[in-house]
Amino acid sequence: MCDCIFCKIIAGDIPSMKVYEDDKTLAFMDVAKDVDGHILVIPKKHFKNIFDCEADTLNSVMQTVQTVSQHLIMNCEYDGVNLLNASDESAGQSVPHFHIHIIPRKGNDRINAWPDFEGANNDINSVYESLKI
Ligand code: DGP
Repeated sequence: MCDCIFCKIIAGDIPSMKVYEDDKTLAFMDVAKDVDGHILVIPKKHFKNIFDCEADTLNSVMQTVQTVSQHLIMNCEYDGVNLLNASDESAGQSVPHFHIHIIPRKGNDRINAWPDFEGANNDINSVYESLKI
């Protein structure tokens, strides 16, 4: 049996507060409750993260992210959203099942959903040369 906590949520073995569901994806409340309305969107098929997620599934996940985000704006009195993803433990991923966090935003909610980066260390041109495909 799969030991993945999100696979257990999909299977119904662990309860969740479902916001939206279709045949390929599920959106549900994040128990971390970092902000009001914190939602996770996951594929029903297990992938660890952005690196191994197949294109068709990625497409379905992003369509659900858009559906839920539009619902928040049109029906739930939010103004915008931040979309967050951590792929790999090095990036802070704690649950190894691909997921997108939706952080609903209001104009003056004072939420800091964008890290206070310390600034780049290297010249942008040399970094660009090292990473372009
Ligand atoms: P990340 O750190 O980006 O991998 O986010 C994982 C999120 O999953 C974190 O915000 C808390 C949430 N989470 C972990 N376990 C459960 C659970 O059992 N139920 C729900 N609804 N959320 C969970």
